[in-house]
Amino acid sequence: MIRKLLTSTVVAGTMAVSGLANALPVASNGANDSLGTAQDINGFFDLSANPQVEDATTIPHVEISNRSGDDTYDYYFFSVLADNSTAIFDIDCGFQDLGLPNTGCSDQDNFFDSYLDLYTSGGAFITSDDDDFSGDPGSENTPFDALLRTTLDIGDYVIRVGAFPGVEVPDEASYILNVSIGTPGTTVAAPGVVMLFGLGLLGLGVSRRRTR
Ligand SMILES: [Ca+2]
Ligand SMILES: [Ca+2]
Ligand SMILES: [Ca+2]
Ligand SMILES: [Ca+2]
Repeated sequence: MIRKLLTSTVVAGTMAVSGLANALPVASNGANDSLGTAQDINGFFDLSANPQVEDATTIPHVEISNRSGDDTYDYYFFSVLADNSTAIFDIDCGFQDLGLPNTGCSDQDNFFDSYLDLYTSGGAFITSDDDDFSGDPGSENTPFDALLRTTLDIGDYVIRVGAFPGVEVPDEASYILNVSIGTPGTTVAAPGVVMLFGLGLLGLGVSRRRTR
């Protein structure tokens, strides 16, 4: 686990400068059925435009797709690199009727009532969500797609996709999970610039005092 943590941190550390091209979704790998085998999504975050994702071009995000549930949970592992980071876990295209397609979803019958649980990588429960009534793009026509918003400090975490009321993803259910981690406007190496600017002002103040 220590080696995994170090590798993940290095990979995720580059995410703020990764490409802006449209990213392909990460496919659920079929072996992510437990906390110990959680699928590592670090290294796939970017700022590509995505109509299903709020603040997509300012908060690093990754789109995960499972086209065929198999009566297991889906666990995804990720690292947070800054305290007080915005964290959004947004299920899209989980529950929709034929004829009422949501943004970015194929027109299909799919009645997956998703349920999200967030844990530390050590398995301590943090929070969960079942339904959401905000009508976010990708879930406009249903409240049954889970959407979890929180803030997280530096550390390793796992988000689990299941079905209401906290059971496994049913056979052949499909969903998209958009994970966004970061803080708008501070993800592109801004702290160093701010610090230098602050030191510059400090120096200005010192020199002014000397000239008086
Ligand atoms: Ca969405
Ligand atoms: Ca699974
Ligand atoms: Ca949604
Ligand atoms: Ca739900």
